[in-house]
Amino acid sequence: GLDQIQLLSPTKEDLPTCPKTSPFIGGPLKVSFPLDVTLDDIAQKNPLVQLGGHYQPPNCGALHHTAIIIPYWARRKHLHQLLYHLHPFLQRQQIHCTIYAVHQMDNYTFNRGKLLNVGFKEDMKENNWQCLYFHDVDLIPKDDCNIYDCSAFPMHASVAIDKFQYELPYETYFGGVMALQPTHYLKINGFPNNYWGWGGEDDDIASRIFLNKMLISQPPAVFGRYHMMKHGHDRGNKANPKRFHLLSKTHLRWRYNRMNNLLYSLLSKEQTPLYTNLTMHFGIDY
Ligand code: UD2
Ligand code: MN
Repeated sequence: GLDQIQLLSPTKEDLPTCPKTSPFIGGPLKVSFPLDVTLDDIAQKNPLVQLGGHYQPPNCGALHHTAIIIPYWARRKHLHQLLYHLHPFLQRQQIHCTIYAVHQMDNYTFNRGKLLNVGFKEDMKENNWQCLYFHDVDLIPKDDCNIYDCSAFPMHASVAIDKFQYELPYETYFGGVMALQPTHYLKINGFPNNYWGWGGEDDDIASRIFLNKMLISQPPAVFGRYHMMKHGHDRGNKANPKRFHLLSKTHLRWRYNRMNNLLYSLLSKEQTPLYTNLTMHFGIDY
């Protein structure tokens, strides 16, 4: 319950609140990939990041409290590159944050919706996060003005990905990086648990938002630029042939297929220097 939530960030009453616009943010970012960057290298470059991938600005009280939730399965290189870019990016924004990698430990097919649901549940036990960034492991923000806070409506942050020539592939497209306040998440009953394999769950989430009479907000396209690291389809994440059928039922099922009947067991929660790793085993809930 709420009384169990332990606040990781004691209100630093002695500190002034951070300015509305951080003095450290610049403009467009050159994204470059150092070869074989190790976690030790990244930790050394980010001495202010605390165990578990936790950060808060040392000299002012943060205005934003954001959990970054990364569904993750066997993409070590991508995770390292993302951490390499994301940690300094978040520090420049003076955000209080923790990076969580949510990891599936079984031989089932990949299930992004379920991983994100678990990420939400477990993260909210740790802190009273006000904003949740659900973040593909292979997307790197390309502009400092893409501020990782939330807005009045759920937000689609990755509106301009280089792989799609910096345009939305279709109008209601909601894949990649999305930001929700906890109240948004609860209103839509969380994310679907029943999309196994690649595809459809992002469209289902967008439908849930529209069915609940919310809109999807976007950063200006020049700020919402991302680089997608190259990859093929992963072995455990084959395109899900049932996705179109499932999508046709979202309006009937969103109330029932949700975070409350989410079956999983948390196998481990490990605080590594740059991120908190959540490993879980899934039950099958259809
Ligand atoms: C698109 C969406 C993504 C999701 C997916 C369909 C974009 C930018 N992204 O991604 O949000 O809706 O379609 O399911 O359009 N992952 C692993 N290991 C795996 C498989 C997946 O870590 O073996 C994670 C990882 O965070 C990855 C994400 O799941 O970025 C989405 O999978 P993808 O990148 O293979 O699929 P993609 O790029 O078509
Ligand atoms: Mn991808």
